[in-house]
Amino acid sequence: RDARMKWWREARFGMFVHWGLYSGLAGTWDGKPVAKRGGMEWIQQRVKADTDTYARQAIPKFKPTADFARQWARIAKDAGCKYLVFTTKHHDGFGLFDSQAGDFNAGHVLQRDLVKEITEACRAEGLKVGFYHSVIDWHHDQYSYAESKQLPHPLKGKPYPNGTRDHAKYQNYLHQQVHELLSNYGPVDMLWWDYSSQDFQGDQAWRSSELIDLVRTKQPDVIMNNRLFRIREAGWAGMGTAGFTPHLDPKYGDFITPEQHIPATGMPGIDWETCMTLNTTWGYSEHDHAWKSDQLLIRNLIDIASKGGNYLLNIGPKGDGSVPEESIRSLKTIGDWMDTN
Ligand code: FUL
Repeated sequence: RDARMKWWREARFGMFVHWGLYSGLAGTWDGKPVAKRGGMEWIQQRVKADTDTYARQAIPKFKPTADFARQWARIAKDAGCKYLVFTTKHHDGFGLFDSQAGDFNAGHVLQRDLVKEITEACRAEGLKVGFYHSVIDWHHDQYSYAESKQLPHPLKGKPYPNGTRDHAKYQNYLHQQVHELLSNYGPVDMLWWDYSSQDFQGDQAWRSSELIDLVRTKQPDVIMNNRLFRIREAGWAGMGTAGFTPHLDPKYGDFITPEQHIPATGMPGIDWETCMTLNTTWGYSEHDHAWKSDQLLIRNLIDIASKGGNYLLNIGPKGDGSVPEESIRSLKTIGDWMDTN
């Protein structure tokens, strides 16, 4: 484990990218702003749209330029990031890759494999590559956590396609797609799973231990966060932390992921990575202007590094893959500061 964690422990700073169908919607639904703050990668959930309605509005607005990936990789490199983690599939279920398991993905919809484009662009800049992959899926019609209290699902209350949902079919789909991600893009450096809430017991919900075995068998050097398992199983996943003493059982992952905050006293003996937005949303929103100051970002970077963690700072590119000007400017300032320090 120490061997495979080495590059990550030295890296200190990475770039997170949330990008998918929601990016083109930009926090707007039916011509109206959905919210000024908060995760607009959740827009489908916020407006309670089923997949067909969502896809009909979002697909025409998701138009990646030819060289968006090279721009991301260059921005990350210039900012001083050593790795880039991006959404191969977010909760809306739309894959940026080309999959044989289904047709709700860029391969089928755009005739492009965006995971390949992004991975190659990162490699060209010498960046390590992490695949964010959502185990939650609002698209798959056999996904049975649709009725969960904690995570209302756009399919909630809708008639089940085949009389009754068969969650095993969703699990097979999930496993097949992970198999593809581990087979078609060369060596992967990291898998960033997302996520198991208290309602989703990992092995039961996703066959999580089997997924971990699949990764370890196919690519033993891949490092993983522990979000395939809920807090009770895996230790601390980064969400819902009040009164909880952080711990990490290595059986369930290599590092933990405090979200949008920096642990006050660090976490001795545990590898951790704080992920954070530049404004308040992960996926692009044209309504969110609450950008963090450059001073705060640099202070966070120092604070995290001095406590032994990593900083995974997020950009939310627009539907064409371009990065908001405010983000480019902040990252450039961080890069300049890194060069002189
Ligand atoms: C969360 C997700 O639900 C958010 O949309 C985002 O991806 C964040 C990093 O993880 O739990």
